[in-house]
Amino acid sequence: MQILLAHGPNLNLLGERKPEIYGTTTLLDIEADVAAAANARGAAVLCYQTNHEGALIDALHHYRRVVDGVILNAGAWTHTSVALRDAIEAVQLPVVEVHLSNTHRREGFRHRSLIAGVCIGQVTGLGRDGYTAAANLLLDYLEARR
Ligand code: CA2
Repeated sequence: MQILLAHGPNLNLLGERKPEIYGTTTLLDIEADVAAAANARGAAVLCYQTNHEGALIDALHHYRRVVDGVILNAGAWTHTSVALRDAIEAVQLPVVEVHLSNTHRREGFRHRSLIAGVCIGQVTGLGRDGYTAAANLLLDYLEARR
């Protein structure tokens, strides 16, 4: 089993600014957490981050034949991108949507996710731990489907 951990815009800067919202964890820490959780269950993790919307869509197209499922923090594109929603639907991979912060406790424009309806579930507001939860949820889902 192989899963993709994908991050959208500005998340490469995690740990550098806004610790009151996103904590002090870096993207490398999160990638290591997910790899450890998945490896413990015999699964491998591929990691990807981009600040370019089309590149994320290209990556989903590419990885659709490589991985069994995706953990995705699409950052701000969560709230804006019909193209990303269409791509998730098109690739027919199970995707778990993750957010570090509780988007529902923040500005109104973060309350709506355009991708939630094409993901198998959403983990929001649990910080770094949300990713380990997402990895286990995705692997549970994939194992149950086998
Ligand atoms: O809570 C999350 O994980 C978000 O996906 C983060 C996005 C935001 O647009 C979503 O509404 C919720 C923003 C990521 C910005 O990352 C930064 C990292 C370091 C410093 C500043 C921003």
